[in-house]
Amino acid sequence: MLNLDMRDLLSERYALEGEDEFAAAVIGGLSRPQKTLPCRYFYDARGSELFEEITRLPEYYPTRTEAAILEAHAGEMAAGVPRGGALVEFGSGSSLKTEILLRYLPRLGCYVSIDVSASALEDAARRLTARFPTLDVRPIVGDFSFPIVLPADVAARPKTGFFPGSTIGNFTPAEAQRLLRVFRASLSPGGRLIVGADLKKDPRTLVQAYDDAAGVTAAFNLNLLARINRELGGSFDLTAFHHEAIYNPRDGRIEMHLVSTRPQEAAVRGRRFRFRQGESIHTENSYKYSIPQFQDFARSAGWQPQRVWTDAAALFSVHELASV
Ligand code: SAH
Ligand code: AVI
Repeated sequence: MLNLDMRDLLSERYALEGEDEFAAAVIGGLSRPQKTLPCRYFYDARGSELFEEITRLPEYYPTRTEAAILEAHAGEMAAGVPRGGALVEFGSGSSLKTEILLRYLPRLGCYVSIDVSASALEDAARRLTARFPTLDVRPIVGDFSFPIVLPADVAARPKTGFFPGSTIGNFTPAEAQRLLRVFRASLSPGGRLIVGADLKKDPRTLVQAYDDAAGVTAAFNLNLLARINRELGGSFDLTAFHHEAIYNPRDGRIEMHLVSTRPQEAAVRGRRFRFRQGESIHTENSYKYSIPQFQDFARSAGWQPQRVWTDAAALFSVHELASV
């Protein structure tokens, strides 16, 4: 539950899905021949905590690699943010990487953090306000895949988008292209976007990053079924599904699945779904791009690629895009 102060802070709420949309998405996904569940539902309070644990795992290289790229180049990235401008972050989560940029932005007009996870926004806003007492933090609970109507005083400022974490990889190329167009509209006129994209690499490294030895990613994946049980009165037996991460070379993506270990049935809101032994629910894609592939892709969504920063081992890339 949000406390009163945070209710004031979280004054803007857009396109936030309720229980009925969650139920419709789950029932729709489980009714397909290849059962699916949308990955944005991973992030309830427990899911956000588990994601934070993932970011600290030795196998999960993206977070520490991207943070190191930001540490090395934050000054250059921040130089393009005009005095009094707004920094708008899509899927801000804990906003830990944002802090690296904020240290170089003492004259920022405001920081808008957008996330579906109210708990993550709340914790991050509290921490940022303590660490940067003069910063105007504007958390928005909402789904960034819908156009965000920014408060008028924010909309009037020059805007820089920040989309780290390779969250863009969790969308199919067609969805990601649409998303980049939506961001361009939200950041217009003349917006700029700093976006992180995980790079293609050997499949072994990729699979280990999504199937860690400590089982945290497995717990993150299974938490989706726990959430369905809790919020939609589902009857999933969590001990009868196991986590699987595979690299799909044709589509250049990691896929996460929950695989049924035996023939079984589960109910959601009175609808029964049958599972064969070995049948999976596809819960997440995480696309990996090459740098030219990502730049072409950005161009096709109306963005002009500017600088790109990467690490010495070419594990991860951070792109600067300008609106054309
Ligand atoms: N930017 C952070 C967090 C990445 S995890 C980082 O780089 O570490 C992805 C974040 O995006 C989560 O906090 C999740 O709650 C949020 N998210 C996922 N899908 C979303 C959507 N459709 N709309 C808004 N937030 C979303
Ligand atoms: C948020 N997103 C970019 C993460 C990823 O790497 O695709 C989510 C994640 N799923 C499993 N581990 C991390």
